[in-house]
Amino acid sequence: MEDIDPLRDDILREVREAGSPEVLEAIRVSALGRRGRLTLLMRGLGELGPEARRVAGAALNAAKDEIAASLAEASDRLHRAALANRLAGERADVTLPVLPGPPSGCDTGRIHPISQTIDEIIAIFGEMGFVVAEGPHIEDDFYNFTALNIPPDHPARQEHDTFYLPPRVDGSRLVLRTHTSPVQIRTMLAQPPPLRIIVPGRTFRADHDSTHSPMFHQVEGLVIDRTTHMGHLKGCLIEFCRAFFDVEDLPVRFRPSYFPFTEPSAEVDIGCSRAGGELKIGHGGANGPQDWLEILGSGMVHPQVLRNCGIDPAEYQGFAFGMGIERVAMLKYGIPDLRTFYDSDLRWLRHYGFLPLDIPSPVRGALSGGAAA
Ligand code: 2NM
Repeated sequence: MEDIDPLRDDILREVREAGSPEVLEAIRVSALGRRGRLTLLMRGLGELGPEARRVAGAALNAAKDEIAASLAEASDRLHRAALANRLAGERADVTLPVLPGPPSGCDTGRIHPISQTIDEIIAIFGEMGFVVAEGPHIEDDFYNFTALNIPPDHPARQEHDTFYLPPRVDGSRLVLRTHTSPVQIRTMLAQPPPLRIIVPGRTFRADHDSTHSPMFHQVEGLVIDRTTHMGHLKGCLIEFCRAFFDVEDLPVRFRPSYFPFTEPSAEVDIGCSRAGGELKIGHGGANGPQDWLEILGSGMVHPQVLRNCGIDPAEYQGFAFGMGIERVAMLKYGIPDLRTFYDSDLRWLRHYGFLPLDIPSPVRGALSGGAAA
Protein backbone atom coordinates (compact mmCIF):
# COMPACT_ATOMS: atom_id res chain seq x y z
CA MET A 1 0.00 0.00 0.00
CA GLU A 2 1.22 3.51 -0.89
CA ASP A 3 2.67 5.38 2.06
CA ILE A 4 -0.06 7.60 3.56
CA ASP A 5 2.02 10.41 5.12
CA PRO A 6 3.58 11.86 1.94
CA LEU A 7 0.19 11.72 0.16
CA ARG A 8 -1.51 13.49 3.08
CA ASP A 9 1.23 16.16 3.15
CA ASP A 10 0.88 16.70 -0.62
CA ILE A 11 -2.88 17.20 -0.35
CA LEU A 12 -2.59 19.55 2.67
CA ARG A 13 -0.04 21.64 0.78
CA GLU A 14 -2.34 21.83 -2.28
CA VAL A 15 -5.18 22.99 -0.01
CA ARG A 16 -3.00 25.68 1.58
CA GLU A 17 -1.93 26.97 -1.83
CA ALA A 18 -5.42 26.93 -3.44
CA GLY A 19 -6.24 30.43 -4.71
CA SER A 20 -9.97 30.13 -5.34
CA PRO A 21 -13.06 28.14 -4.20
CA GLU A 22 -13.07 26.43 -7.62
CA VAL A 23 -9.48 25.17 -7.28
CA LEU A 24 -10.27 24.04 -3.74
CA GLU A 25 -13.26 22.05 -4.97
CA ALA A 26 -11.07 20.32 -7.57
CA ILE A 27 -8.60 19.35 -4.82
CA ARG A 28 -11.41 17.98 -2.67
CA VAL A 29 -12.70 15.82 -5.52
CA SER A 30 -9.21 14.55 -6.39
CA ALA A 31 -8.57 13.59 -2.74
CA LEU A 32 -11.89 12.53 -1.24
CA GLY A 33 -14.19 12.14 -4.27
CA ARG A 34 -15.45 8.78 -5.54
CA ARG A 35 -12.21 8.17 -7.46
CA GLY A 36 -10.07 10.32 -5.15
CA ARG A 37 -6.55 9.36 -4.07
CA LEU A 38 -7.53 8.73 -0.45
CA THR A 39 -10.75 6.98 -1.42
CA LEU A 40 -8.84 4.51 -3.62
CA LEU A 41 -6.47 3.75 -0.73
CA MET A 42 -9.48 3.09 1.53
CA ARG A 43 -10.79 0.62 -1.04
CA GLY A 44 -7.40 -1.13 -1.09
CA LEU A 45 -7.67 -1.90 2.64
CA GLY A 46 -9.58 -5.10 1.87
CA GLU A 47 -6.52 -6.68 0.34
CA LEU A 48 -4.46 -6.32 3.55
CA GLY A 49 -4.17 -8.75 6.41
CA PRO A 50 -6.19 -7.99 9.61
CA GLU A 51 -3.39 -6.28 11.57
CA ALA A 52 -2.04 -4.23 8.61
CA ARG A 53 -5.65 -3.26 7.74
CA ARG A 54 -6.26 -1.97 11.28
CA VAL A 55 -3.10 0.17 11.30
CA ALA A 56 -3.57 1.53 7.76
CA GLY A 57 -7.31 2.09 8.33
CA ALA A 58 -6.67 4.22 11.43
CA ALA A 59 -3.97 6.23 9.63
CA LEU A 60 -6.24 6.77 6.61
CA ASN A 61 -9.15 7.92 8.76
CA ALA A 62 -6.92 10.36 10.64
CA ALA A 63 -5.56 11.72 7.34
CA LYS A 64 -9.06 12.03 5.95
CA ASP A 65 -10.26 14.02 9.02
CA GLU A 66 -7.23 16.30 8.85
CA ILE A 67 -7.78 16.99 5.15
CA ALA A 68 -11.51 17.59 5.63
CA ALA A 69 -10.80 20.12 8.41
CA SER A 70 -8.19 21.83 6.30
CA LEU A 71 -10.61 22.01 3.34
CA ALA A 72 -13.32 23.59 5.53
CA GLU A 73 -10.92 26.17 6.90
CA ALA A 74 -9.60 27.04 3.42
CA SER A 75 -13.12 27.23 1.99
CA ASP A 76 -14.15 29.68 4.70
CA ARG A 77 -11.02 31.78 4.15
CA LEU A 78 -11.47 31.87 0.35
CA HIS A 79 -15.17 32.78 0.54
CA ARG A 80 -14.42 35.62 2.94
CA ALA A 81 -11.68 36.88 0.64
CA ALA A 82 -14.00 36.63 -2.40
CA LEU A 83 -16.72 38.62 -0.58
CA ALA A 84 -14.28 41.29 0.60
CA ASN A 85 -12.99 41.55 -2.96
CA ARG A 86 -16.50 41.89 -4.41
CA LEU A 87 -17.51 44.52 -1.84
CA ALA A 88 -14.35 46.52 -2.60
CA GLY A 89 -15.23 46.49 -6.30
CA GLU A 90 -18.94 47.28 -5.93
CA ARG A 91 -19.02 50.97 -5.16
CA ALA A 92 -22.23 52.94 -5.73
CA ASP A 93 -21.59 56.19 -7.56
CA VAL A 94 -24.19 58.47 -6.02
CA THR A 95 -23.35 61.23 -8.49
CA LEU A 96 -24.76 59.22 -11.43
CA PRO A 97 -28.05 60.52 -12.90
CA VAL A 98 -31.31 58.78 -11.86
CA LEU A 99 -32.31 55.85 -14.08
CA PRO A 100 -35.24 56.49 -16.41
CA GLY A 101 -38.58 54.86 -15.41
CA PRO A 102 -40.11 54.18 -12.02
CA PRO A 103 -37.85 53.58 -9.01
CA SER A 104 -37.01 49.92 -8.67
CA GLY A 105 -39.81 48.01 -6.96
CA CYS A 106 -42.56 50.39 -8.06
CA ASP A 107 -43.25 48.26 -11.09
CA THR A 108 -43.69 45.02 -9.12
CA GLY A 109 -44.84 45.86 -5.58
CA ARG A 110 -48.49 46.58 -4.84
CA ILE A 111 -50.34 48.21 -1.95
CA HIS A 112 -52.91 45.78 -0.49
CA PRO A 113 -56.52 46.94 -1.02
CA ILE A 114 -57.05 46.94 2.78
CA SER A 115 -54.13 49.36 3.25
CA GLN A 116 -55.32 51.51 0.35
CA THR A 117 -58.89 51.66 1.68
CA ILE A 118 -57.74 52.55 5.21
CA ASP A 119 -55.53 55.30 3.76
CA GLU A 120 -58.43 56.68 1.72
CA ILE A 121 -60.76 56.72 4.74
CA ILE A 122 -58.10 58.45 6.86
CA ALA A 123 -57.58 61.03 4.08
CA ILE A 124 -61.31 61.88 3.95
CA PHE A 125 -61.73 62.18 7.73
CA GLY A 126 -58.35 63.90 7.94
CA GLU A 127 -59.76 66.72 5.81
CA MET A 128 -62.57 67.05 8.38
CA GLY A 129 -60.05 67.46 11.22
CA PHE A 130 -59.97 63.91 12.60
CA VAL A 131 -56.65 62.46 13.81
CA VAL A 132 -55.69 58.78 13.84
CA ALA A 133 -55.60 56.90 17.16
CA GLU A 134 -54.41 53.33 17.68
CA GLY A 135 -54.32 50.78 20.49
CA PRO A 136 -53.50 47.18 21.44
CA HIS A 137 -55.05 44.10 19.79
CA ILE A 138 -55.12 42.28 23.12
CA GLU A 139 -57.51 44.03 25.48
CA ASP A 140 -58.79 44.00 28.98
CA ASP A 141 -62.46 43.12 29.46
CA PHE A 142 -63.03 46.65 30.80
CA TYR A 143 -61.98 48.48 27.62
CA ASN A 144 -63.52 45.98 25.19
CA PHE A 145 -66.89 45.48 26.97
CA THR A 146 -67.59 47.04 30.37
CA ALA A 147 -66.72 50.65 29.62
CA LEU A 148 -68.77 50.38 26.43
CA ASN A 149 -71.91 49.63 28.45
CA ILE A 150 -71.98 46.04 27.20
CA PRO A 151 -73.74 44.11 30.02
CA PRO A 152 -72.13 41.03 31.66
CA ASP A 153 -74.63 38.66 30.02
CA HIS A 154 -74.43 40.18 26.52
CA PRO A 155 -74.03 37.50 23.79
CA ALA A 156 -70.94 39.29 22.38
CA ARG A 157 -69.08 38.34 25.57
CA GLN A 158 -69.66 34.64 25.09
CA GLU A 159 -66.81 32.28 24.41
CA HIS A 160 -68.65 31.38 21.23
CA ASP A 161 -68.17 34.87 19.72
CA THR A 162 -65.00 36.19 21.35
CA PHE A 163 -61.41 34.93 21.43
CA TYR A 164 -60.33 34.78 25.07
CA LEU A 165 -56.79 34.23 26.28
CA PRO A 166 -56.19 31.65 29.04
CA PRO A 167 -57.26 32.95 32.49
CA ARG A 168 -54.72 34.90 34.54
CA VAL A 169 -53.92 34.11 38.19
CA ASP A 170 -56.82 36.29 39.39
CA GLY A 171 -59.20 34.42 37.04
CA SER A 172 -59.68 37.37 34.65
CA ARG A 173 -59.14 36.82 30.96
CA LEU A 174 -57.76 39.13 28.28
CA VAL A 175 -59.54 39.19 24.89
CA LEU A 176 -58.59 39.81 21.30
CA ARG A 177 -60.49 43.07 20.75
CA THR A 178 -63.80 42.46 19.00
CA HIS A 179 -63.98 46.04 17.68
CA THR A 180 -61.69 49.07 17.72
CA SER A 181 -63.93 50.87 20.27
CA PRO A 182 -61.55 50.15 23.21
CA VAL A 183 -59.23 52.70 21.57
CA GLN A 184 -61.99 55.32 21.86
CA ILE A 185 -62.33 54.43 25.56
CA ARG A 186 -58.57 54.70 26.09
CA THR A 187 -58.49 58.05 24.26
CA MET A 188 -61.37 59.50 26.27
CA LEU A 189 -59.68 58.39 29.50
CA ALA A 190 -56.33 59.84 28.45
CA GLN A 191 -57.30 63.16 26.86
CA PRO A 192 -59.80 65.82 27.79
CA PRO A 193 -62.46 66.75 25.19
CA PRO A 194 -62.93 68.09 22.58
CA LEU A 195 -61.95 64.95 20.64
CA ARG A 196 -62.09 64.05 16.99
CA ILE A 197 -60.43 60.70 16.27
CA ILE A 198 -60.48 58.01 13.62
CA VAL A 199 -59.38 54.49 14.63
CA PRO A 200 -58.40 51.97 11.98
CA GLY A 201 -57.19 48.50 12.87
CA ARG A 202 -57.51 44.75 13.18
CA THR A 203 -60.38 43.16 15.06
CA PHE A 204 -61.15 39.53 15.94
CA ARG A 205 -64.34 37.49 16.24
CA ALA A 206 -64.85 33.74 16.42
CA ASP A 207 -66.67 33.59 13.12
CA HIS A 208 -65.49 31.94 9.92
CA ASP A 209 -67.55 31.46 6.77
CA SER A 210 -67.74 32.88 3.26
CA THR A 211 -68.62 36.38 4.52
CA HIS A 212 -66.83 36.39 7.90
CA SER A 213 -63.16 36.14 8.75
CA PRO A 214 -61.89 35.56 12.33
CA MET A 215 -59.61 38.57 11.75
CA PHE A 216 -60.97 41.59 9.93
CA HIS A 217 -60.48 45.35 9.88
CA GLN A 218 -62.59 48.20 11.15
CA VAL A 219 -62.47 51.92 11.15
CA GLU A 220 -64.33 53.64 13.93
CA GLY A 221 -64.63 57.33 14.66
CA LEU A 222 -65.47 59.47 17.65
CA VAL A 223 -66.33 63.14 18.08
CA ILE A 224 -66.85 64.69 21.53
CA ASP A 225 -67.60 68.36 22.10
CA ARG A 226 -69.95 70.56 24.08
CA THR A 227 -72.62 70.97 21.42
CA THR A 228 -72.11 67.98 19.13
CA HIS A 229 -75.49 66.58 18.01
CA MET A 230 -77.17 64.14 15.64
CA GLY A 231 -77.08 66.74 12.85
CA HIS A 232 -73.27 66.67 12.98
CA LEU A 233 -73.31 62.87 12.87
CA LYS A 234 -75.53 62.89 9.78
CA GLY A 235 -73.61 65.61 7.94
CA CYS A 236 -70.27 63.99 8.66
CA LEU A 237 -71.30 60.51 7.53
CA ILE A 238 -73.21 61.66 4.43
CA GLU A 239 -70.13 63.63 3.41
CA PHE A 240 -67.90 60.61 4.03
CA CYS A 241 -70.07 58.21 1.98
CA ARG A 242 -70.20 60.56 -1.00
CA ALA A 243 -66.44 61.21 -0.93
CA PHE A 244 -65.50 57.56 -0.42
CA PHE A 245 -67.69 56.19 -3.20
CA ASP A 246 -67.08 59.22 -5.40
CA VAL A 247 -70.79 59.78 -6.08
CA GLU A 248 -71.80 63.40 -5.50
CA ASP A 249 -75.55 62.81 -5.18
CA LEU A 250 -75.30 59.40 -3.46
CA PRO A 251 -78.50 58.75 -1.49
CA VAL A 252 -77.74 58.12 2.21
CA ARG A 253 -80.37 57.11 4.76
CA PHE A 254 -80.31 56.64 8.53
CA ARG A 255 -82.27 53.75 10.00
CA PRO A 256 -82.99 53.49 13.75
CA SER A 257 -80.95 50.72 15.35
CA TYR A 258 -79.59 49.60 18.69
CA PHE A 259 -76.09 49.41 20.17
CA PRO A 260 -75.38 49.29 23.93
CA PHE A 261 -72.81 52.11 23.57
CA THR A 262 -74.92 54.67 21.67
CA GLU A 263 -78.35 56.25 22.19
CA PRO A 264 -79.94 56.92 19.82
CA SER A 265 -78.30 54.56 17.33
CA ALA A 266 -78.61 54.47 13.57
CA GLU A 267 -77.45 52.27 10.76
CA VAL A 268 -76.39 54.02 7.59
CA ASP A 269 -77.42 52.77 4.15
CA ILE A 270 -76.30 54.00 0.77
CA GLY A 271 -78.36 53.90 -2.39
CA CYS A 272 -77.66 51.30 -5.03
CA SER A 273 -79.32 49.47 -7.87
CA ARG A 274 -79.26 45.77 -8.57
CA ALA A 275 -80.77 46.03 -12.03
CA GLY A 276 -79.72 43.16 -14.28
CA GLY A 277 -78.08 41.36 -11.35
CA GLU A 278 -75.24 43.91 -11.26
CA LEU A 279 -74.69 45.94 -8.11
CA LYS A 280 -74.19 49.61 -8.83
CA ILE A 281 -73.63 52.19 -6.11
CA GLY A 282 -75.67 55.40 -6.55
CA HIS A 283 -79.33 56.27 -6.97
CA GLY A 284 -81.34 53.72 -8.91
CA GLY A 285 -82.65 56.35 -11.34
CA ALA A 286 -83.56 55.00 -14.73
CA ASN A 287 -81.42 51.91 -14.07
CA GLY A 288 -84.06 50.39 -11.82
CA PRO A 289 -85.69 50.60 -8.42
CA GLN A 290 -83.86 52.24 -5.52
CA ASP A 291 -82.18 49.61 -3.37
CA TRP A 292 -80.11 50.05 -0.20
CA LEU A 293 -76.86 48.72 1.18
CA GLU A 294 -75.88 48.94 4.85
CA ILE A 295 -72.35 50.24 5.33
CA LEU A 296 -72.03 51.94 8.74
CA GLY A 297 -73.24 51.74 12.32
CA SER A 298 -73.45 54.96 14.31
CA GLY A 299 -75.03 56.83 17.18
CA MET A 300 -74.75 59.43 19.90
CA VAL A 301 -72.34 58.16 22.56
CA HIS A 302 -74.34 56.75 25.51
CA PRO A 303 -74.15 58.97 28.63
CA GLN A 304 -73.05 55.92 30.66
CA VAL A 305 -70.06 55.43 28.30
CA LEU A 306 -69.09 59.09 28.79
CA ARG A 307 -69.36 58.69 32.58
CA ASN A 308 -67.27 55.50 32.43
CA CYS A 309 -64.57 57.61 30.79
CA GLY A 310 -64.74 60.47 33.27
CA ILE A 311 -66.63 62.81 30.93
CA ASP A 312 -69.66 64.65 32.32
CA PRO A 313 -72.61 64.00 29.96
CA ALA A 314 -74.26 67.22 31.17
CA GLU A 315 -71.31 69.14 29.74
CA TYR A 316 -70.23 67.05 26.74
CA GLN A 317 -71.82 64.82 24.16
CA GLY A 318 -70.69 63.26 20.96
CA PHE A 319 -71.19 60.76 18.21
CA ALA A 320 -69.40 57.60 17.14
CA PHE A 321 -69.52 55.31 14.13
CA GLY A 322 -67.93 52.17 12.80
CA MET A 323 -67.56 50.26 9.56
CA GLY A 324 -65.95 47.10 8.22
CA ILE A 325 -63.03 47.83 5.91
CA GLU A 326 -63.22 44.57 3.93
CA ARG A 327 -66.88 45.20 3.20
CA VAL A 328 -66.46 48.77 1.89
CA ALA A 329 -63.30 47.78 -0.03
CA MET A 330 -65.22 44.94 -1.72
CA LEU A 331 -68.03 47.32 -2.67
CA LYS A 332 -65.76 50.08 -3.94
CA TYR A 333 -63.33 47.89 -5.86
CA GLY A 334 -65.60 45.04 -6.96
CA ILE A 335 -63.78 42.34 -5.00
CA PRO A 336 -66.22 39.42 -4.88
CA ASP A 337 -64.76 37.11 -2.20
CA LEU A 338 -63.79 38.12 1.35
CA ARG A 339 -61.42 35.19 1.83
CA THR A 340 -59.12 36.30 -0.99
CA PHE A 341 -57.94 39.28 1.10
CA TYR A 342 -55.73 37.01 3.21
CA ASP A 343 -54.57 34.44 0.64
CA SER A 344 -51.36 36.35 -0.21
CA ASP A 345 -51.92 35.32 -3.83
CA LEU A 346 -49.56 37.46 -5.92
CA ARG A 347 -51.80 37.26 -8.99
CA TRP A 348 -54.70 38.60 -6.91
CA LEU A 349 -52.49 41.36 -5.51
CA ARG A 350 -51.31 42.37 -8.98
CA HIS A 351 -54.93 42.57 -10.09
CA TYR A 352 -56.55 44.31 -7.09
CA GLY A 353 -53.49 46.01 -5.58
CA PHE A 354 -52.45 49.66 -5.95
CA LEU A 355 -49.27 51.27 -7.14
CA PRO A 356 -47.18 52.70 -4.29
CA LEU A 357 -47.24 56.18 -5.81
CA ASP A 358 -51.06 56.20 -6.10
CA ILE A 359 -51.12 58.18 -2.87
CA PRO A 360 -54.62 58.47 -1.39
CA SER A 361 -55.98 61.93 -0.78
CA PRO A 362 -59.53 63.25 -0.72
CA VAL A 363 -58.97 63.94 -4.41
CA ARG A 364 -56.79 61.11 -5.67
CA GLY A 365 -57.94 58.41 -3.26
CA ALA A 366 -61.63 59.01 -3.23
CA LEU A 367 -62.42 60.94 -6.37
CA SER A 368 -60.28 59.29 -9.02
CA GLY A 369 -59.25 56.12 -7.19
CA GLY A 370 -59.58 52.78 -8.85
CA ALA A 371 -57.78 49.49 -9.08
CA ALA A 372 -54.37 49.87 -10.70
CA ALA A 373 -54.36 49.18 -14.41
C1 2NM B 1 -70.13 51.36 15.89
C2 2NM B 1 -71.43 51.80 15.83
C3 2NM B 1 -71.87 52.76 16.75
C4 2NM B 1 -68.78 53.29 18.76
C5 2NM B 1 -69.08 53.85 19.97
C6 2NM B 1 -67.89 54.13 20.56
C7 2NM B 1 -67.63 54.75 21.87
F1 2NM B 1 -66.49 54.31 22.38
F2 2NM B 1 -67.51 56.03 21.75
F3 2NM B 1 -68.62 54.48 22.70
N1 2NM B 1 -66.94 53.76 19.74
N2 2NM B 1 -67.48 53.24 18.63
C8 2NM B 1 -69.70 52.78 17.74
C9 2NM B 1 -70.99 53.26 17.69
C10 2NM B 1 -69.26 51.86 16.84
O1 2NM B 1 -69.62 50.42 15.04
C11 2NM B 1 -70.46 49.72 14.21
